[in-house]
Amino acid sequence: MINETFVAETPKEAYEEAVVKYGTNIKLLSAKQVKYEDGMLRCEVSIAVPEEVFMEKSLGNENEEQTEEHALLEELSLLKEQLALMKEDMLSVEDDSVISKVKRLFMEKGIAKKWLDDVLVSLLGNSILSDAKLLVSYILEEIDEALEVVDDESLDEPKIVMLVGPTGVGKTTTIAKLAARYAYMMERPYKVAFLNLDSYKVGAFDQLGQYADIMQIEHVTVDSVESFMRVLEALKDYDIILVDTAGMSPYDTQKFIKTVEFVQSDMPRKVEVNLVLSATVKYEDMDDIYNNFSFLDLYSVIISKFDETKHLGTLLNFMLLYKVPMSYFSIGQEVPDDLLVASKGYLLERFIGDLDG
Ligand SMILES: Nc1nc2c(ncn2[C@@H]2O[C@H](COP(=O)(O)OP(=O)(O)OP(=O)(O)O)[C@@H](O)[C@H]2O)c(=O)[nH]1
Ligand SMILES: [Mg+2]
Repeated sequence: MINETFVAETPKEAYEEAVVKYGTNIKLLSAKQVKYEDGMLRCEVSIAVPEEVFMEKSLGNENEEQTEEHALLEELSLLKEQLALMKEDMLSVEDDSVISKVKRLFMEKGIAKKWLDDVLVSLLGNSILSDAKLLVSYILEEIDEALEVVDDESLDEPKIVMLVGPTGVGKTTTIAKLAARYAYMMERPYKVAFLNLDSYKVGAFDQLGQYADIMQIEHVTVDSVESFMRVLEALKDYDIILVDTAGMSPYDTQKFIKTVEFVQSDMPRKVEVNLVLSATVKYEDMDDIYNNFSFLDLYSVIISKFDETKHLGTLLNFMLLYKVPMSYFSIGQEVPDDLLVASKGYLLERFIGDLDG
């Protein structure tokens, strides 16, 4: 037999509880009135239960507890599902709510649904969600915060700046603009040299050489990693060495492999690799460009051809997703004038112009 004590206001109630729990096959051992710490009088009824009954009922209870827990978990997961559905509803572009309208506006301009959803979900329950103007400015602020720029143009240490990118995006033109900027347009003139890796275009017009002649800038062409290293050593007194490369389609693995050799980490001097990306880049091409060029451990993105498009959402989306800092914007063909130091303000202003238009 196993003993157990039940407590209630009257002995009858305590005994009844015991019966409810174990049935009538129990034996009354004792009943007494006890004054508890809270000053109340309560009755303690002790009973003895046959072991098999005790086991059966206790296990039964445990099962009951388990079932209860199970039911609770099920209810919880149902609630979670409902919540997810509510979120989905809230973020759905089908209806006419403020959220949907604002979301549609940004999506139409090229911002990814996933990025927008993440921002919107963080606002669940916030009154901003019911005011279109506030919501638009909130999203713009989030974009502003997510964007990164390189704002350090100082040349305290000599730099090797390589430009890579798809064919015809404006690498060589941008190099010429950068050369003029550093050689003649900063608070002090820097010693600038050109290094041309653009040796794949055999017999091609030497565009960089022409700029070098006009600006009277040192200009060397190299065709192997060994000569690259030799030339870098010879040019070690220069403040900035601008390295031009051949345009590469993101699918041209051969050229990538060749270029990677020049920027490997065991090189004696670190090469800053900057991806030149056209503002007119197509959404479908973004991933391919990034995935391939990021092999080169990108330092920054230089955005070219700002003047050729009014729609900057796709580009902005690229910057939001890949989080590479921007360093310069090329806004036209004119050397050296059409170059700006990257600024979030400029990019956002242009984007807002497009949102309004
Ligand atoms: N509208 C506009 N044209 C530009 C800009 N930057 C470069 N270009 C023009 O784009 C064309 C190609 O420029 P390049 O500098 O030769 O481009 P690249 O990337 O060196 O080309 P490859 O070496 O052949 O890969 C030239 O006609 C440039 O004048 C820009 O910001 N805006
Ligand atoms: Mg070029």
